[in-house]
Amino acid sequence: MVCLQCKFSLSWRQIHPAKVTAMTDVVVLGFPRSTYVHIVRLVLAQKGVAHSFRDLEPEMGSASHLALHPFDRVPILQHGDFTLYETSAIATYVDEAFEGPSLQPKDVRARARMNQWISSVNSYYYPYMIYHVTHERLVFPQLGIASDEKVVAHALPKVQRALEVLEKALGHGADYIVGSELTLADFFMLPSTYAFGLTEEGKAIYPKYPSFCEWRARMEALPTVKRFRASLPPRNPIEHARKWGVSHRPKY
Ligand SMILES: N[C@@H](CCC(=O)N[C@@H](CS)C(=O)NCC(=O)O)C(=O)O
Repeated sequence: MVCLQCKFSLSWRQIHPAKVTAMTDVVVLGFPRSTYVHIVRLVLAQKGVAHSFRDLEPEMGSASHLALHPFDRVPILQHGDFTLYETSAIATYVDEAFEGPSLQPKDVRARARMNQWISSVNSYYYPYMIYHVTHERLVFPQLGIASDEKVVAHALPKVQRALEVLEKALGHGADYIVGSELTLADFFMLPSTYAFGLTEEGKAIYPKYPSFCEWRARMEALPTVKRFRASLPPRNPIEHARKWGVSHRPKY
């Protein structure tokens, strides 16, 4: 088969990788409560791409897990014979490989703004909201491990700063983070802010940020998000988190 644009001989799969296997063989691997797994599953849902979920909880850190993700994390996406890790790579792959509404602005500056938000979630929102506070307040106590107050105290000013920044940005008055269109930035922001909102600290400080609360309500009202929440199992303890105390729990 010859590609009409580049004139090279290519297999049908090389020319139209998604078209061959779309809707039939997309698998997300991870543990059910993972914030980053939720980003990927929400993006897939918004794109209308059916997928199955493989619960890696019993295998976390094992040779079979490390063969899929050499850095011992989740999520991992499998699409046919293609395996990919790192949420930013997965989210843009899903957006570009499948049909459905684009979640990346065409305008170069709006796309840069979206990427600025994605990077900010990875660097400033997830680490303090989830890795520090949510783990200490929800994940460890569910396993009978006491919260470390120093970790929470270190993170809270950073969480407040992050929320101030988001509140100011949402002052543009449009529905979504980058503007009037839903983008990947909204789906990156939602899971971290959702889980932090389950902590006492989140419940106490969220009302100080009204535009952010309106954005959350708008996101939770999306049919995709409602269906996704309804499909999730109960928030059972994350068993493999017992070993975080010796591997990568923050310490101050
Ligand atoms: N840079 C990674 C981060 C993924 C990440 O931190 N995932 C967490 C769950 S939300 C994880 O795998 N934790 C497992 C562990 O720490 O043992 C990405 O973007 O996918």
